[in-house]
Amino acid sequence: MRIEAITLRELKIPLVHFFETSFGRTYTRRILLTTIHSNGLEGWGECVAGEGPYYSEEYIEGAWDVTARYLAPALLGRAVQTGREVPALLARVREHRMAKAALENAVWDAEAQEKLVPLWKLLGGTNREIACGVSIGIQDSHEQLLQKIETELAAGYQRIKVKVKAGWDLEVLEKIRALWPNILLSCDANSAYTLADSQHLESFDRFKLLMIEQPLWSDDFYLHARLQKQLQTALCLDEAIRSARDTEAALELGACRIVNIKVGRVGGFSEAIAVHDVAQRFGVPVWCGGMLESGVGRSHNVALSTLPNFKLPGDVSASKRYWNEDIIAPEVEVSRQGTIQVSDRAGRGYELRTDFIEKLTVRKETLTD
Ligand code: OSB
Ligand code: MG
Repeated sequence: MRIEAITLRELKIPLVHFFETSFGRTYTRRILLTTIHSNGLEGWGECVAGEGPYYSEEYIEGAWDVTARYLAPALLGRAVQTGREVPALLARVREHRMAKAALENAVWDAEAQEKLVPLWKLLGGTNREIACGVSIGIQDSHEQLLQKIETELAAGYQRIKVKVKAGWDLEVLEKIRALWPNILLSCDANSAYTLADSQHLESFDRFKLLMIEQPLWSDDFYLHARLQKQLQTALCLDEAIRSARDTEAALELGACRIVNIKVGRVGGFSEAIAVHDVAQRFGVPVWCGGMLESGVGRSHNVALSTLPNFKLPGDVSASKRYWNEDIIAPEVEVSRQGTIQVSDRAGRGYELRTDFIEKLTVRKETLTD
């Protein structure tokens, strides 16, 4: 397909409920969508960068700028057969992985439509049903958190993950375990601790967590490896894993026993598959992380989660947990068993609600070669 034009657009969508992590609270998402136009086909991608550079160095304004100035011009006018060719075309630009992923994934999205195959099959997926968990942010009170957990368990979700930080950890986990001693439970610190907290983190062992996600510095493997030796609980890396090379280094060092894959964080589907394959070679299970995506990114996460080494429930949950109305139809729905069934339709398996997308658009720019 020849890439004739690329559209960037920003949507502004309020979350149903605010989402708070150790680095801050979000009420409204600014969603950057990229569209690749080729011979009447439209491939869509979502840039998962946050509103500010807090989860990683990327943020929506920066992603828009680097895409418009450097990444889109590297693709415009090019003919590509598959999404796999995109990373090489963008490689001259260093980092900016979420911005790159939005373009690469849009090409895969178009490729699946062109080849009349489901995107999940194109990516190498094998499972028709994926297991879902939820990520629950820091709340205003413990009672509010426990209430949310109860709601999600009643809906059928297979794993509960709670955000933690100093002052919102031991007491919270204690209360959860008192009510639900046997559920699959994990916590995510988004780098809220340091090695000075080792003993504090050791005391988490008594909660029998499935994992502790990214407790230490966002760029670290070495000290996570030291910490992992001191803990019974498995560590999982999120922020620190940016590539397949990182995955190999982290797993050789013993920095974690579980890997969170976010397609945006690693720079696109090609690298996400490579990360998956490295972890599989090490016998380490992976799961699909989330970044409060709209339907475009969510549908892509569903497709990725069908690969065989996605052995643990992901943070891929129903559209209605995030949005009053999603921009895709049907919305992503989760069964009473806490699963999502993938569609056999060609492409991403969810239609875009284009009128609704236009209505939510606050900024739009189309680039041509
Ligand atoms: O660390 O996994 C994270 C959301 C924004 C930034 C980072 C993270 C998250 C989540 C939410 O945990 C996952 C989701 O429900 O999309
Ligand atoms: Mg995380």
